[in-house]
Amino acid sequence: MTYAATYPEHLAYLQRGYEAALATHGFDAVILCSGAATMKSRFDDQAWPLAPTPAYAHWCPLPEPDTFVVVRPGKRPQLVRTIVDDYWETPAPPESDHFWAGFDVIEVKPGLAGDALPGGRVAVITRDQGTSPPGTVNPTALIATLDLLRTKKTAYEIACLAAASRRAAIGHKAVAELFAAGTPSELELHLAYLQASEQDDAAAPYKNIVALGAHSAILHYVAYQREKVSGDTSFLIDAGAKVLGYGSDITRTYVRGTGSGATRFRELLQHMDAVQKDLCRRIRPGMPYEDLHDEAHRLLAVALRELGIGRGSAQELVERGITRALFPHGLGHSLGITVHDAGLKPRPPRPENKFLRNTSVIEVGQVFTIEPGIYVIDGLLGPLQGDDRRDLLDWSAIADLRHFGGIRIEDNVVVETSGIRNLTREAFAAA
Ligand SMILES: [Mn+2]
Repeated sequence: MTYAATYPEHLAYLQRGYEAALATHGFDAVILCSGAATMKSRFDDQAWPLAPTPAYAHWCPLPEPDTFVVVRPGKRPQLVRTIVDDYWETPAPPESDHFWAGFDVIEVKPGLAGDALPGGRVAVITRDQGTSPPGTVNPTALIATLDLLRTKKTAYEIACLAAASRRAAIGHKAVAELFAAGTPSELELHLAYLQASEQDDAAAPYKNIVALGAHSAILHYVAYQREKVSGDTSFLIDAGAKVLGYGSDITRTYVRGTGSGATRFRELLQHMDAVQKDLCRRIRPGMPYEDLHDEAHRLLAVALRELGIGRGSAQELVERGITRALFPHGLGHSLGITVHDAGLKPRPPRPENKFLRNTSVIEVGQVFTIEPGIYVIDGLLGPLQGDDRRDLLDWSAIADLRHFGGIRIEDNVVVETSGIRNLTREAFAAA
């Protein structure tokens, strides 16, 4: 099994990285808390599914509340588990058993975790406010170092992310067929994706974005409608899957129909797919990610001109804000334990790229998304129509496309020495 083969080196990498971080920031030990069960409301007895503290999940794929990883220099890591005597509930078993042998496992009763925890200068990393083991809670500088450590993936993590892409690709293929063959509703597509990718909604890395037609222009659309949609329309699905705490984040867009709007949208979709692949091919270590984001705007502008949607020069379409009204989000973000993982944003982006979440210099071992998009968002296009930029777009083409909403194509890639490994495209090829 891949996980058992690669996990020991992953733990060794973490031990080295943590020992250096503890020395730098002046701590003798660090306690990583999985997190406490969080109640949905004080008037109810239901808890949210546990989303463990990322630093904890980096070491351990056991999503149990009140569990602690204790890291000290020169010692094996401890896994302190709180065992609750409870006949109402039981946590789901872990998906794989490869990790137990990496820890000294200590079982304690509720409230007794403190006795099993280290003394000295202790840092505590927790997602929770309030109660936590004794120590310095969430020291900012240490957290920044630990976030950075997560940006370079080990072979074990890449195996988890590749499996997460494969699981998602099975779901994506199933719903693409459903959309092409019938008239499913958004809710049916959402549920079919979960079933095919064998996930409960609450266990997915994020809420599936499932949008038909104009809804796909709403960037985070999760208001799944029950109405079946017939006739010419588009379908945008942004959905991932989790494996051992690691999530994929994948978007595909499809179109159905032969009318003039559908035909125009299909041409645009083909161009956007070519733009996305072109961006993936350009990735090299040493390149600032923000340059790639800027390149996405140039390539989008060229596509708009070729399709007759944009009317100025490609340079004008970029410099006068046309491409930014059509493609208002960032090209991508770090990926791993959390969907928008921290650590690849050492500085804010330039003001015109304000939603860009990755401003790092690209390095071998980083995993991030490449997700160019184009949308008819009236709130962003309105101002262009109202000023001297109105002649830079063909507004009848925009009117044709409005019914189809938007396009996003998103892959998860690992940076290698001479380019990338595209986890998503290889997963679709295998599915
Ligand atoms: Mn994404």
